[in-house]
Amino acid sequence: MLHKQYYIELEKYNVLIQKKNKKTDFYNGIFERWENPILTRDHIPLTWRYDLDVNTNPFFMERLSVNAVMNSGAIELDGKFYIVARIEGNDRKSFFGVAVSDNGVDNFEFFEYPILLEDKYPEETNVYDMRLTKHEDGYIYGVFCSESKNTLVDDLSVAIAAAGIVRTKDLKTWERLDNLTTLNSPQQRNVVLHPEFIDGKYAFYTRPMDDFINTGSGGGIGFGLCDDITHAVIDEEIITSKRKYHTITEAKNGAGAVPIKTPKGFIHIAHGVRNTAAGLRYVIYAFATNLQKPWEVIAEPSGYLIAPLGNERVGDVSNVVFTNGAIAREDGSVYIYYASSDTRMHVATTTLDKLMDYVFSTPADPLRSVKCVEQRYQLIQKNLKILKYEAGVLN
Ligand code: M1P
Repeated sequence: MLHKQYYIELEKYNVLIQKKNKKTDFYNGIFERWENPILTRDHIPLTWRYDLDVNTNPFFMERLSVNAVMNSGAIELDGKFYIVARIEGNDRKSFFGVAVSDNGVDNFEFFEYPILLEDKYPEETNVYDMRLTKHEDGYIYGVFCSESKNTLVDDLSVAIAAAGIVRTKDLKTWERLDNLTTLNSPQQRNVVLHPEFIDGKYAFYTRPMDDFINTGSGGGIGFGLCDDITHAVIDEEIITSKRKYHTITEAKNGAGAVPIKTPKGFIHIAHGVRNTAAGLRYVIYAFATNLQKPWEVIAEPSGYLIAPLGNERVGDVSNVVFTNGAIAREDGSVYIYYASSDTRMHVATTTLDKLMDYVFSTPADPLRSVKCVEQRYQLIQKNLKILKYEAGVLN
């Protein structure tokens, strides 16, 4: 016999995963927000958290609690929406779990087990933020942060971040490959594999960093090529989207979702970080790169695409939105998956046409207040003319 609380908790879980989502009335013409987070710690199956044996768990306590479900890779397979979520236990160690939904906005349900990675690096302590790339070589690759303690420094909070790589064909069996080596950058986080070969080579977006938290001399999102994905080595990184003074990327930026191919260029959805008296402020921004030279930025709208709003502002690490997964479907719809405040997962929906219009027609940041006001003046002048014309005051 099971504990009576099990049935109560199971009923709550079933209600949650069957709950329908709906769009909010938020409007900016660019994307839609949805009322409910798509994944929270309460979406984690009871079998992952409780010991159901009444003899060893007479009070029906959570034995392995989950703190947060956040930064998730995303991919469409056979018409279904798959998320590889970062799940953080109360022990602060993260791991990955696959959840699937028919419509991409609600009813996400986790597979029976989380992903058990091959234990290839004994010093690896934490793993997180997997990006999923459907590569033209036929594999689905997952690139994630593999974190270890920096044993050269006498400080328990100093770690080393590297990019781990796995591959699969079905999201069930995962083959672990060597971690990425970047010869000129001591640390890496937010690494994304480009979906196509470039000059016959595998191409990665990187984030050169001098240490675990600070990018230091790292100038922004990097780009590099490697010959062999099973022992990936990048000997040269060039900078694509640069960090810039007094912008949303001043402190750091990092690649997010796998670039979306459009007729005008690859659209990248990334994150930017700016420091404030209240701490780091993470937002999501977009830019486009050249189809033939995907490292060359050809459009970068001013400011952020998504910033935390309302309840999204508060969580384990407040004032953060972060993306590492988006799905662009053949019907032109686009699903941007993002986490708020390192706590729960949301979806924002748009279309490829709108995203292209946003990226290619939104003015770039002129980088100085006076120029920003000039930009706004031109817009107001144009609009006042239109309004007068509409009112019949102007011909
Ligand atoms: O806490 C916010 C984010 O911080 C890191 O991002 P970045 O490497 O750009 O600083 C990541 O650890 C990410 O997981 C986290 O959401």
